[in-house]
Amino acid sequence: MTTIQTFTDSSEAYIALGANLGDREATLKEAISLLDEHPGITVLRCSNMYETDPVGYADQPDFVNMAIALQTTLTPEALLDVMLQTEQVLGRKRIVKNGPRTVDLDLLWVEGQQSATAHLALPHPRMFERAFVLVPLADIVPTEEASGLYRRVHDALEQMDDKGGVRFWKACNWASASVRSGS
Ligand code: PH2
Ligand code: MG
Ligand code: MG
Repeated sequence: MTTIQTFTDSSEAYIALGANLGDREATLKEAISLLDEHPGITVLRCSNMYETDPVGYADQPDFVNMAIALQTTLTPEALLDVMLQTEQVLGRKRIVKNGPRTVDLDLLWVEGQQSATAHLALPHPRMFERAFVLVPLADIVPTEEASGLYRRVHDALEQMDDKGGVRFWKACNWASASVRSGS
């Protein structure tokens, strides 16, 4: 019998979220709730929401982008599977590469984890090049983050020539996990 490892000790992870079809705010909040409802995932922090010009394939609606920090007992591969399932539940269809989507969830960073498989690259190989990822991320990475992520995010933002196209849209009022659980 082959056993596939699914659970690890708990680690912190960061996810980038984007949406540019339908009710973008409602879909992003629903994605956060679905992730938080998973027994192996607790959402810790949400960034503000930013409205962003589409990067790459330009002929599509503006995105709303944000980032979340979570605590998880899942392996990175298992977490990625949950993220892909969540995209499906929320009606994502992959029609045009980099094209419009109801929701896109990208795993950016998992504490202590590096990976370079075809299925999963950690840290996310393009995360430090994209203002629509870094600006939200800078809202939620604490200064004291042990692996130096805070410095890397802020250095990358400072060195970025063009931070345009990312506009504060609204604060994320998704209720925190502690409020939701009533404790
Ligand atoms: N995602 C892409 C391609 N382009 N542009 C913006 N502004 N926001 C995104 O989330 C985004 C994009 C591929 O995933
Ligand atoms: Mg993406
Ligand atoms: Mg994606």
